[in-house]
Amino acid sequence: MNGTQLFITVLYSAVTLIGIVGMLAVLRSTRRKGEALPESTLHKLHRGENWWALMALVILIVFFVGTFAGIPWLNRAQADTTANVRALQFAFIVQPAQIPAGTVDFKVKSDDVSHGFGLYAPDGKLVKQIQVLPGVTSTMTVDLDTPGTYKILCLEFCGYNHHNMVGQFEVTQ
Ligand SMILES: [Cu+2]
Repeated sequence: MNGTQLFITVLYSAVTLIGIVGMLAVLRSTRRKGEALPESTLHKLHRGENWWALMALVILIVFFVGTFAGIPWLNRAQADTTANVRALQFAFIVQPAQIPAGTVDFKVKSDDVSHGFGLYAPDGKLVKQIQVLPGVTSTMTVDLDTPGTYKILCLEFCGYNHHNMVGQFEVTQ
């Protein structure tokens, strides 16, 4: 985890905590004394509210704990190859054009406008896609274990010839 990721994690945790405190404050504000309802009914309603709040909290905690380890940057694989990709109206240029099978780090830059970088396996299935913006290097790490011809299709409309914006590279054994 680098500095930016740590900052985002801490910030996200802080915002979540503020949200929980806010929720509890709302819950507390709804239980003023001296309502017109009989005490026994109020007591029942309060108990019901407490159960719902507890259930919501348990669900959030279960989802948080269950998904935290799955955040990609926590168990990011070490790449075997780095592939540099230039996206431009209307082509993708991949360097190198032959990549040995393994984990590949894609670094994608745009020469002109926003493009969508959609990586397709030799069987035609979409492997992964990222957004490419001018002036920014977009990165994507994927395991490419199956040799063959991979295609890159632009997934964001970028001009009159967008539908022909295709690139390709070979994954070798
Ligand atoms: Cu495009």
